[in-house]
Formats: sequence, structure tokens, C-alpha cells
Amino acid sequence: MIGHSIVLLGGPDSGKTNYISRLWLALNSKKLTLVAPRNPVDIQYVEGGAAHILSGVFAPRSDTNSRPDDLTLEIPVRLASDRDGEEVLISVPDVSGELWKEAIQRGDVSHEWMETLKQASGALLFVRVLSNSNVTPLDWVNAAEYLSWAGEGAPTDENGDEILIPTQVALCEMLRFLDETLERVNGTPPKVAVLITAWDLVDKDRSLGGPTAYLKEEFPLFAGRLLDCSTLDVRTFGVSIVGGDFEDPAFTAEFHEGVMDEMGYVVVEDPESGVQIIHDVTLPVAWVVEPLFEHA
Ligand SMILES: Nc1nc2c(ncn2[C@@H]2O[C@H](COP(=O)(O)OP(=O)(O)OP(=O)(O)O)[C@@H](O)[C@H]2O)c(=O)[nH]1
Ligand SMILES: [Mg+2]
Repeated sequence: MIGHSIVLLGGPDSGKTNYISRLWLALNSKKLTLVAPRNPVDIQYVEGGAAHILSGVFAPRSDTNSRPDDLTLEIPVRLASDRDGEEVLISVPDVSGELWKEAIQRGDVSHEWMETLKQASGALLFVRVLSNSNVTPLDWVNAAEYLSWAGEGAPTDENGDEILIPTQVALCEMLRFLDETLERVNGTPPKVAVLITAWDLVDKDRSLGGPTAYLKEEFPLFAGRLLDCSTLDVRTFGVSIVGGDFEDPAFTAEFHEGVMDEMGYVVVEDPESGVQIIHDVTLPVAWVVEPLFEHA
């Protein structure tokens, strides 16, 4: 069995920990595209998150002092469609969004995280619908100025106050880190799944338009960068880990009545079938690791 690492990137509050905790429950159900044939070595970390979700609350934000090893889900997976198929050991480090934010402000990633990135052969990049931590876009001109900024330390305004980097600029930077560091297996472009989390909070009309249109409207600079990026294989997914918001008591009551395996979905789109809701939260990871099975 060959080990592969998939890295999770995203600013604070972008839904990384909740997704990975829900992913563990989904893999363990053994009913979806990707299955966990055996238990991971150390599941304490994701089990904590999963216990929150099962009790009807979202998993809490991650501790910024944790090291990569403490926040890594390491688990053998196999495609459900291939019962006797190879297993791939995936290792998914969940780096706190605060650390990514600091790295972007400083313009570099610490040596330790850089090593984690270099060992990864694919990535999940997170951005969350309606997060208070999103720094909303300025106009295109300002955002482009941030992107071309290359000074020491964090950018400051004319009064010397630190400027918060708009979320879409931070996303472009994270994509650049990935492009520069991801391992290229057999020379093919590494896969990066962009996960738009808390998709259940997108209003009905907009959700029908699908995740790519949503990105284009909310983060046009980043959406444009994705279109231009030929050195990475990028696909965008909408994700709702339980199909609703635990802040809504009516939903939470419904959740407690429901069956966990049927809760939560991803939104995918392709030119032939259009926008589709699929009740399988393993899909983004399955898509990222698919080529790795060929080399297992
Ligand atoms: N409605 C809804 N909210 C979600 C969903 N996933 C995450 N959230 C919300 O997003 C918040 C942040 O999620 P986390 O998983 O802690 O985000 P994170 O990226 O790990 O954050 P850091 O640990 O700070 O890096 C949660 O507290 C929820 O309020 C979802 O599927 N639906
Ligand atoms: Mg977290």
C-alpha cells in the first residue's frame, strides 16, 4: 500500500475540520464511493469532531498551537467499486486557518508546513459561504494590487495599520503555494478540489446555478485564476456536511430524526448533466485520489 498525503487548505472558519470529521463518518459507513476498509491508526482527533456532529452541533475551531502530526487523519481508503482493489493510505493534515492566514500575510509558509505541502499529491481548498471571517472583495483593481504586493511583512495602509487581505486574494495565494509545491505523480497536474462549504446557506435560486457560478459572483478574481490555471487540475464542489445548519433549531430537530448516511451532500456540475446534488461527501476526496489508485 502506497501512502499519499492530501493537504487541506483554507482560511479560518472555512469548514475544514467539520468536513474532515464528516468525511470520517462517511468513509466508515462503507456505503459511498470511497470506503475505509480498516480503522485509521489514530482517530482520536476526528472522532472528537464526529462526536460533535452526531450530537447535532458543528465541531469547534482548531487549536492554532497544534502541530501537523496532531491534526492528521491517516486512513487507508479504497474505491467501493473495486472490492479487491488496491488501498491507498491517505494522510490528511488539517492545518488551522489562522496559520494559513498568517502565512499569507507574511508571504511565506513555515518550513514545517512547507514539508507537509511538498509531500502532498493533491489538495482540498476550502472557502465557506457567509463566513464572518471572509474579508469581502474590494474592487478588482485593489485586489490585483494585493496580489502584486511583494514587500516584507504584512501589507499596511498609509497610517501603517495592517491591511486584512481579501479572502479571494488569500485563495489565489494558497493556489500558488499548491502549484509550486504539490508533488507531481508521473508528471500529471495534481488535483485540487475547491470546496465551497456550508452550501446549505446559499439561497435556493443561486444554488441552482451551481458552485462555479457562485465562485464567479462572490470571488471573481479567484474564479478567474482557476480558469487560467493549466498546471493544476481543479474542480469545484459545493458541500453541506449534514444538509443544513445546526444554528436552525428546526433543522437540528429534523437531523435527530433522520439517518446520518442520508444527511449531507456535495453539489457537482458538468456540461452534460448540469448541476447535481449527490448524497456522498466522499466525492471530492475520491476525485482527488482516483489517479493514485492507478499507481498504488
Ligand atoms: N451551515 C453549515 N455550516 C457549516 C458547515 N460546515 C461548517 N460550517 C460552519 O463553519 C464553521 C467553521 O467550521 P470549521 O470546520 O471549524 O472551520 P475550519 O476551517 O476548521 O476553521 P479553523 O479551525 O479556524 O481553521 C462551523 O462552526 C460551522 O458554523 C456546513 O456544512 N453547513
Ligand atoms: Mg479547523
